[in-house]
Amino acid sequence: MMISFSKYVKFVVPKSIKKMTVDGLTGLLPTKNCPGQLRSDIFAPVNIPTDTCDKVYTTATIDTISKKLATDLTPEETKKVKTFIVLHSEFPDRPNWENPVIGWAKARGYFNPPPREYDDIHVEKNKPSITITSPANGSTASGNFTVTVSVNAPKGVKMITYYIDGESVGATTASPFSITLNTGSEAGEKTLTATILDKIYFTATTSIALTFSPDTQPPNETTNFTAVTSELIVTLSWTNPADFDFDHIEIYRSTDSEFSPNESNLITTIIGTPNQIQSFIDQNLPAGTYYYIIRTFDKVGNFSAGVSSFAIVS
Ligand SMILES: [Ca+2]
Repeated sequence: MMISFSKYVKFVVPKSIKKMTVDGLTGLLPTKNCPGQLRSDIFAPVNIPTDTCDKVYTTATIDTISKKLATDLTPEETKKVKTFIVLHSEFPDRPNWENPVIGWAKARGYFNPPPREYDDIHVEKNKPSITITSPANGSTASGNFTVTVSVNAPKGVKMITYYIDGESVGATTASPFSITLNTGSEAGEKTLTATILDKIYFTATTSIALTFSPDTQPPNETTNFTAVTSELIVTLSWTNPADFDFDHIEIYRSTDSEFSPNESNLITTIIGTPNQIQSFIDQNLPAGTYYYIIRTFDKVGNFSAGVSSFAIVS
C-alpha cells in the first residue's frame, strides 16, 4: 500500500499571516526615529503591530556641552539631535510590572531617557562682550597700527577674529588678544570689526569706523649686517627688522665705496620674515674690495635707505 505524504509537505501560508519589516528591538512599525536594525517577521492577525517605534524611541535636541535640553540661547554649533529610548511595561503605573521591565532595559543598555533639565550653561550671565579700545572710533590709521580690545568672557575666550570691511584679516587666541594690522596701499573709509568666540561657542561682535591712509613708512633697517671673507667667498649675514609688514631685502654690490644702490648693482632679492637671521653667499669674485648695501622692503614697496658693509677678497 502506497501512502503519499506529498499533500502534507506543501504548506500554504494563510492569507491572514502577514510578513512585515519591523524595528529589531521593539518589534514595532519602523519610522525614521528607529535607530536600531530592522528585521523581517511574520505575524498572525492578532499580533500585527499597530504602534510605531516612536512609542519607544524619542528624539530631543541636546546641548552637547551641558548634555541638557537645548534652549533658544544654545548655539547651533553645540546643538545635536539625539535619539533616546523609553521602554515601559504594559502597566507603567504598577511597580510590579514596570520595575522588571526597566531593570531588563537598563541591563541591556536600552534605558536611555532624554534629560529633563534645560541647558544651564548657555545663559544670559555667561554671554561674552567685546569692545575695541584702540584705535579710537572715527580715527585715521596709516601704515602699521595695533588694535587692542577689552573682553569680558565668563567662560573663556576661544578666539578673537578681526575683519576689515567684512574680510578676515587675522585672529588671535592669546591674551591680551591685540593684533597689528597694516593699511597697505588702501585709502578711504573702512569698518574694523572684532568678533569673540568663547569656549562655549557664544559670540559677540563690535565695530568701529576708521579712515585708512596708505602706508608710506619703510621698514626699519636690518641689524648685524656683516660681510665675512673666506678664500674667494664672501658670506653676508643680517637680522631682519621686527616690522610687521616687512617683506624682503635687496643687496647691492660695487667696487666703488660711494656707489648708489640701483638695478644695475642689485645682486640678490631675498624674502624673509620679521626678526629672521638670514645669509647669502657671494662667490666667484676676482680679488678686490667689495662694498655692499642692504635695503629692507615692506609689502607695498616702501624701502629703507640701507646699511653698508665691505669685504676684501685676496
Ligand atoms: Ca610700511
